[in-house]
Amino acid sequence: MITQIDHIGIAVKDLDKQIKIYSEMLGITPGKTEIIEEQKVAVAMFSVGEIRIELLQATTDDSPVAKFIEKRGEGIHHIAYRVDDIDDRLRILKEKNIVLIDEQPKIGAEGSLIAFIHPKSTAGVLTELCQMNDKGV
Ligand code: CMX
Repeated sequence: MITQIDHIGIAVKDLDKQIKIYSEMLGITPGKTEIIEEQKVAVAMFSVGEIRIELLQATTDDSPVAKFIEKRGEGIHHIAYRVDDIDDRLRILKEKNIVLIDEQPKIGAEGSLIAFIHPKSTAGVLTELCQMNDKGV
């Protein structure tokens, strides 16, 4: 079951610069910047009510975020939905022939389990499923 929107990912060129701008704009400070090796990104999360804003900077030239910025410039990169059972949700989507980028979950920010759905299946919007870790983060 999808329980809520977990976060909205925004691709940025300069994470430190945007952390300052978003901190001032939102009047809150983000959690600690985290590097997610497997996804080739550095991320900073701002909690805005129940939803989070995730600023994403590429850590390598071949990062999906580097490619996205090269093609489209900075901007909204993906929407992530929180699920209670990511394996079950992936199985259902596969049965319905939705194009999955990840058939198996990977490790995302704060130890969450994540999997991406291809934007060509979801009206041009890169979509992430996200299951919180055992600590509820
Ligand atoms: N949102 C919408 N469309 C996107 C997109 C995005 N974020 N990234 C790429 N696309 C589009 C491209 O514009 C292209 O469209 P056209 O065919 O109309 O030109 C199409 O998808 C395919 O693009 P591509 O350049 O051929 O393929 P890429 O090698 O760029 O791969 C994608 C695209 C989505 C498969 C790849 O970015 C991916 O696997 N993403 C999932 C992982 C990820 O994004 N990780 C970073 C975030 C990690 C995190 O938040 O933890």
